[in-house]
Amino acid sequence: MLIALFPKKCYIPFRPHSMRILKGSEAMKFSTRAIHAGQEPDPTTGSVMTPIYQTSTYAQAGLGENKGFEYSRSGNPTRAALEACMAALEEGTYGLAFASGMAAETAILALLSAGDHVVSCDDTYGGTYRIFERVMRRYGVEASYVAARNVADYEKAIRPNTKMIWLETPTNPLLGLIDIQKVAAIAHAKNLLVVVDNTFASPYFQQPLKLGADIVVHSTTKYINGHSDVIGGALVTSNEEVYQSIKFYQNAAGGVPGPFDTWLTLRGIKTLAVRMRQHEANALAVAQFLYEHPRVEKVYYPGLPSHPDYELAKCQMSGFGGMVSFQFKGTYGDVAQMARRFRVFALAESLGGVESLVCHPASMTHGSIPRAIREARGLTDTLLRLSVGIEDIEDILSDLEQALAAGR
Ligand code: P1T
Repeated sequence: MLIALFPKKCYIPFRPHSMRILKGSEAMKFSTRAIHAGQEPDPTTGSVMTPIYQTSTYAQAGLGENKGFEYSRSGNPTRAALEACMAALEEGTYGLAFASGMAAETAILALLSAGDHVVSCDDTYGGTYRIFERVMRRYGVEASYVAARNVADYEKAIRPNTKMIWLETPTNPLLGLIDIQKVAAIAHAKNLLVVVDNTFASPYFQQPLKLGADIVVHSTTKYINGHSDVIGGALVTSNEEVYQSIKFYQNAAGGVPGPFDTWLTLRGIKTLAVRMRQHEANALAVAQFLYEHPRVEKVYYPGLPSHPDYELAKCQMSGFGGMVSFQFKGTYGDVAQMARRFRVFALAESLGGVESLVCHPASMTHGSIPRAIREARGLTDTLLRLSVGIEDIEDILSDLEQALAAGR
């Protein structure tokens, strides 16, 4: 009933193409899949790299005679390669790519109808909160929020009209973890869909479908692409009904990425494994440095034994990721001064690129959350979020050292 809006007949199938490509890669290891899944030498030229099929439409031999593609909103070969690659990395059956992470989220939320309810964790990207509160609410879909880590609270928040549980783990920006397996068990006992935003971990460190999630969503703008030159989104599911509904919506609403952006993303994915390893090594060194620093009140990094979810991180994830947040011991004025002092880190929104970024969530990524709600969640004016890049760690640490002297 959840997906009655999207009749199967209207779905334009591309599965034969992407499934064929996916098949051979199933047994391969992660790094190999990142480079090859969904990508074969071009059948006409032998081009090793998937071409940028920069076309809006496809010539048809006769009525009803096409080669699997009719119009690029419905499907495009470069995009099909990215979708198959994403599915292979998340170990799901179906991938779908979108013009942004928010477009992918919107496509998932379009599974819902007026009168439905979503339970969401309370620490999510500000734009996720914004789409729940300022878009979905107007369409009659209500969200309620529970403290990210408290598994029992998800069960308590379920109402008769709840259809979906929305998780982001690790959370943005406080790096809290949610036990996906436990929440999925609660959700499935009540026939609810579980969505996991896996942007922070990337499939290299966490594969939510294997832990019971029904849909995994990414802002591919971040680690997946990894070079801060694309806005994109993707989702993966193994649930055929869900796939068909969202595929229908993708074509109907049209929030698709262009061929060049999908190609750049495919190119970025090839180095995902090596990038993630270096992001993690640098982030761990940064977290340890901040932990010891006299001007740091608190460090949020799941790879520190002092993190409340350290044990969960060790079993749910295969690495701790490249994001570190911290509370600065000083005034807002000191933080404002610090923001101008960074030399290696750029003061910028976004994350997951090869270069280090520093963000002030209260005024940047989470500025759309009303101040009272934001502060109650711990997003104070002295909280800073670091996307630790893969530059030389000595340069990263000395930049932090000089920036932390702000206000002295
Ligand atoms: O920016 P876009 O590609 O639309 O992705 C949205 C999004 C979804 N999920 C998570 C966890 C995110 O972090 C984001 C985007 N986040 C930022 C821009 C940021 O700096 O946190």
